[in-house]
Amino acid sequence: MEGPLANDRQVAFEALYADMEQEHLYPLWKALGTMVTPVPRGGGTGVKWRFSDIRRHLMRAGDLISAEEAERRVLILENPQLPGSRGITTSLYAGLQLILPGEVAPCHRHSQSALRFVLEGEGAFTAVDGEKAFMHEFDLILTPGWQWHDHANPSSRPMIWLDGLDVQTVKTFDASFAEKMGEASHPETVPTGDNVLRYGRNLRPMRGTSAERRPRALPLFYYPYAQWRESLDRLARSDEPDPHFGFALEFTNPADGGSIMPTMSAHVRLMPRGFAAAPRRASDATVFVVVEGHGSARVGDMELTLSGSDIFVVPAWHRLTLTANSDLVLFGYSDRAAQEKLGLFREARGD
Ligand code: GTQ
Repeated sequence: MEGPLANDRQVAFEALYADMEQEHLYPLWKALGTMVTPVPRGGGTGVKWRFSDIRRHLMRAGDLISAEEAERRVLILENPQLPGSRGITTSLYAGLQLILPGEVAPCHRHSQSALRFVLEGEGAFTAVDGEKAFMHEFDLILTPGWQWHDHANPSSRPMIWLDGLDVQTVKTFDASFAEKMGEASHPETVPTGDNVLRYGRNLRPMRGTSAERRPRALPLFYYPYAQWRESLDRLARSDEPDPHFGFALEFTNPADGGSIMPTMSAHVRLMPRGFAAAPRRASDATVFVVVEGHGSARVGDMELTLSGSDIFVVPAWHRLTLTANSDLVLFGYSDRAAQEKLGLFREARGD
């Protein structure tokens, strides 16, 4: 339209919008394109953090604030394309937590589910509902939603791990609940390793007996490095690699064979030296830790070089192409578990 008519129409639109705004109404025709996008668009680009850079800041924080005073002494890895969100993806959180020798991070529980992937140190523990799991490098420890947890470091070295939580997922539903136990540590009510021997060996306590100790839906919380690394290693010696993943194993919940927790999935993969993975993209933005080796990741248009303990994020629907310059071992977690339940998950293999 042209001339005075178009102008009149424009004036009428502006008047309508101004009046509508008073009544909290907004025209969909101005918003639809950004609300219902043809493909995922909200997650920014690939980003990488070097462990040594984060560690430097974490140790400075360690001089200034105790774990007890902070409740959790953590540096949040905030995606620079999601400023203020405190998220590393639109649905997930990542942080690096430090506990110094002798410190305790006091007992609390919350509706958010958490995973811990150990990056440095040995001999600190997370206690889940009063059962300790002692940490070694690259162990995976879970604190599922609403289970009590405290962390402590009786060792003589700093202990650092990656926290992965579904904070932004829970926020979407405005379903956050949290409470403090009121004491630094949960009483030790269960011997160390109990969850693994009852639920982690293709066994479970006979139903209806008093030996059914942990929450039925989420009984296992300790997945030691020594076990998953051996599985990957032997797989790599006996199998052909998947063209997109190399050799990959997902951590599972023995209660139902599904994802480790309702909202988050986690896996490890090994790509042998010289392996060039075929490209793949998926609707679950994924946070990766380089456990061992070096290589490169092409994330959309961005090229990231990878080496030990780097942490990087691949936003939803960005094409990921990994290349291994030496045997490359990665840990990754994402919201795939939640997306599959909601019927949202998609992937595309190849270009
Ligand atoms: O260790 O319980 O990084 O509650 C953020 C929130 C860690 C924890 C985080 C938490 C924790």
